[in-house]
Amino acid sequence: MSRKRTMLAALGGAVLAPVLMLIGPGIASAHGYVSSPPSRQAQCAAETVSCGDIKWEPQSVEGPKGLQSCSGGNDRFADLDDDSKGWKLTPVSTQVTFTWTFTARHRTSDYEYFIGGTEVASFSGNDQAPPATVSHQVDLSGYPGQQKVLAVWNIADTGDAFYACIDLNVS
Ligand SMILES: [Cu+2]
Repeated sequence: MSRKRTMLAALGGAVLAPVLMLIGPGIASAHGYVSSPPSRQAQCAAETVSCGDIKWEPQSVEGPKGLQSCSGGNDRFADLDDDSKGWKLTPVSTQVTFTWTFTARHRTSDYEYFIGGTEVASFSGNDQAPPATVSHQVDLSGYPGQQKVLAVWNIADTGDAFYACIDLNVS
C-alpha cells in the first residue's frame, strides 16, 4: 500500500467508526411499545418482517403528542407506516388485551387506542410511572375483520407520546 492510500484508509476508519457507533443499536435509550399482540415494531424486532433501524429499538417510536402515525413521524422508522409490508395479522376475539412493555417508565397521562382515526378506548395513567408491563382490555366488537389499531402512550413528563400499530383480524 502506498503511504497516501494507507493514510486514506486510516482517515476513512476514523470518520466511519463514530458514525457506525451512532447508528448502531447502542444508541437506543429506552421507552416502550406494545409487545402483545405483536405490534409492527415488535414484528420488526422479532424479524417476522424485515425492517430497518426500528428492529434494534422497538421501544423508540417517539413523537409529538396528537399524531395518527405508526412511525410517530420518524423518517428513520418509515417502514412502520407501510401497510403493504406483509405485517402478520394476529387473530383475536372481540375482547382484546393489549400489553405494553416499558424499558423506561415515564409518568403517564393516558393510553389511547384508535382505529381509522376514531378513538375506541382510553385509559388513565394517573400521572404515575407504570410497572414494567401494563395491559388493557379493549372491546373491538364494533370492528370485525382486518383492523389496524394505533396505540398511543401519552407520557406526562414531556410533550411526547409513543406510538405502536397492531394489525389484527377480529372475529
Ligand atoms: Cu423514554
